[in-house]
Amino acid sequence: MESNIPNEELKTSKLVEAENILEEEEEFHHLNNPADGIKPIIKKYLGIPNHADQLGNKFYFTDGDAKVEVVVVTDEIIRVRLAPHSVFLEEFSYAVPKLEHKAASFTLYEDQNEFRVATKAINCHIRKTDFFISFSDSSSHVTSMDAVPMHWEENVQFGGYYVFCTKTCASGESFFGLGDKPTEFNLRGKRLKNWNTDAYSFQWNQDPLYRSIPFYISVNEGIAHGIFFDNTFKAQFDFGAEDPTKVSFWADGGELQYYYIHGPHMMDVVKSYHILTGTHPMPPLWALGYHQCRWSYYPETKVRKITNGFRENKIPCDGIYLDIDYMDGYRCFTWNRKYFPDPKKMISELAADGFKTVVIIDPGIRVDDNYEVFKEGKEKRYFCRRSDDYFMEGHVWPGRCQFPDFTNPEVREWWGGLFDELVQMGVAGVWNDMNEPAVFGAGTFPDDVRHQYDGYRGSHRKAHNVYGMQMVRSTYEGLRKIMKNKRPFTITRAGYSGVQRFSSVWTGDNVASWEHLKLGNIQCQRLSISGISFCGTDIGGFSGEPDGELFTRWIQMGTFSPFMRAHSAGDTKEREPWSFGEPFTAINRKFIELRYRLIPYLYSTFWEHHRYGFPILRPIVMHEQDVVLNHFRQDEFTYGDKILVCPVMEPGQTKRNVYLPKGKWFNYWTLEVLDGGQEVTVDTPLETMPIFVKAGSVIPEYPVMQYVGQHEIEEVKLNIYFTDYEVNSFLFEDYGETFAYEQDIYLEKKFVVNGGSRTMTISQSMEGLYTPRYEGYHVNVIGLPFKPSKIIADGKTVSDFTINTDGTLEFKFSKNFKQIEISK
Ligand code: MIG
Repeated sequence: MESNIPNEELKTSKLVEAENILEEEEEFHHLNNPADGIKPIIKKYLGIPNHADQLGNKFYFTDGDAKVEVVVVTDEIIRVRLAPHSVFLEEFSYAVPKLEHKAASFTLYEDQNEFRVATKAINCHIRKTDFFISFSDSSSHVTSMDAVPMHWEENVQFGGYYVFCTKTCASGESFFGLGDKPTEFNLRGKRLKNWNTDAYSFQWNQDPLYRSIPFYISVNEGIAHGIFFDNTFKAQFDFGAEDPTKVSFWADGGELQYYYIHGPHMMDVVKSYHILTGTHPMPPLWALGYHQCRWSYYPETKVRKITNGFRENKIPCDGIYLDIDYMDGYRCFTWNRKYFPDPKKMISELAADGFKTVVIIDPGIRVDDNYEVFKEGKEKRYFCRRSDDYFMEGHVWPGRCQFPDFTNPEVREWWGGLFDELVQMGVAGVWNDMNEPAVFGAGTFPDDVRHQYDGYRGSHRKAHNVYGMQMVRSTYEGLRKIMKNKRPFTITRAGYSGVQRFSSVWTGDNVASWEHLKLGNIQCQRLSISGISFCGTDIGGFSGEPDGELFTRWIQMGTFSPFMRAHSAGDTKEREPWSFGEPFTAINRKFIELRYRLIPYLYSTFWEHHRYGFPILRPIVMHEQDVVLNHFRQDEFTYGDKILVCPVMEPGQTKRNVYLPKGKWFNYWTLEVLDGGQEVTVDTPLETMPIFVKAGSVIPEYPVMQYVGQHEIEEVKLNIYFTDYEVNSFLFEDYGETFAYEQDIYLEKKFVVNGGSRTMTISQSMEGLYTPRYEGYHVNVIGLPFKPSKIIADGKTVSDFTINTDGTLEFKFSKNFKQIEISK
């Protein structure tokens, strides 16, 4: 096309010149307009580094005025901090409770071009000519590099600085992470903001939403690294949106402080991010079941009608929720006695029927001198105040409210103690809502509200994004104390990096639409690689009306959300799994039963998350990041590392394409074996959804129960999928409701499966101090390429076995077997 233009050369150079000017202007655009606040007056860039110092694992570089600190955290993690006039803030982070110093060796090198801090795995380069900071791996491959030196602008109104970091962005670079952003999975080309926001009926591309997770993963030329910008202020990320050659992040205050986290695999980055910010504690086993919620189920008779509905319809369910209407005038920690005359009795009856009661608690406390919680909070000066000492007041559900300062440890302790009565009544879990914090009309608190911030004082500008996290922390820690050795269940709407140490999360007020089903799929995958594995959407959509098909497709996807809860707004039609009649009820039941059968698998995957830092949901790009096409696949994911799921997200869809990563996969429904590394077409009648199991997997199954622990488990089923290359699987078992696992009371079983044209072997080894109460396994071998005639288990012949018409082989054996050999 361009070759038709005369004077091509001249034009081109002019164009380039014009583009350069434009680029420069654009670059200044965000630098000059960093914030919604007052225009800053002073802008400064790092000068020329003239000096380097070492203090243990900390290295300091200065241009004579500003100072940069480089901390070696582990062999793969280096932290960078900037102090404009050489004075660093005291070390404190809600996200990183304790900074590990785990690197074995590190060295500072200097030559005429640069300073270089080297660990075993990575290098941090500080260029002498301009203070550009870059990172490279042990084979000198540069993975991240400044495009301009770190810079800042003075904030005359609040003090401190607006801080900026701009790095180069390669043409094929992709970006992932940032928590719950409702947009395409690959963030390339987007600019996004972190500022916790109540976003009722949010839309595709709406930003920001409820949570702030300033962590992203870059994949370029098949190599991944992560950046965790641990800054709680309003922050922005630009992934080549303004300028395709640059990626920037900046904040309205705080320190320019970020962690460079090396891969080379995305999985390595996520695991390291978990080392910094922590993982979810093990949930009570029941919390992995199905939860039913609505705004609101009341009075008591209605609650009973719903729970009875589950038992009558034989649809398993463990959690029943009470939304704001259970309270007396929306006053936290009170009950509306007209609707719930004897909550303790109701909760214990529900418990006898296998239901755990979860209640909502919001942060707004009604200004009312006859209300104990308000009186005490007022007396003890626990509520947030404005800069001139007036109380922070705002309207929420209870009317005029004040708000506890959850960044004050004393307030957290007090608040945590308020759950005592609810726990004595039998409440098993707490749901924290509106903790962005949300305020009617104003949206949230004004900037000048002061927070104690664990002794590191700050305005709401600094505390806003952590307020919700500190609220649910207070809730979780309080419950943990009161419930002693029992695991509490908590769920929160707002959060900041590290919130996973205290709570599960749901994606907020979504909409009953096919678009939101797609969005929810992406959001859960994104949350999972951003530290928050225990997540789910409002199944069915919070606002609006799903039809039976949409609801069923959502239940199907939700079966594979680590947290599975249906929820709906109060002005919508009934929304229980049986509300849409047949064939929907039967399909919903089938999938919720599948959820329950897979509980030991999910629980083991949860352990892998908790203990080893693996995310529960793993997007395709995480399996094969070197294939660029995979950077744009956002429909299918694996649940743990053995089960691949692809939700059906279009109405009336009868088939769809699914990409299978390399290796061999079994179609869960038909048992057909397929080669990975390709897209396959799968039938998608309403009764099924594409599910594939990796060859060689051992998938443990519990018998279907109406709720977790309904009866003693007599045997565990092991579904073993044939493989002709060695594959390992895990099974984690423990009491399921205590913290004994922290004292190493658990059992970790490892299965190794391998096979050939005439034999297949399964071996089991175990570690740990826990003994499950069931005696045996019900072994179900799938996909044997030969007709089995001999089974030898631990030297003994198993003569009692069945070969089913579909070719599967079934037999029973002791749970303690070491080796089973099946042969032709
Ligand atoms: O202003 O408690 O996202 O799940 O049902 C609405 C009522 C407050 C918003 C939550 C939603 C909950 C609702 N809440």
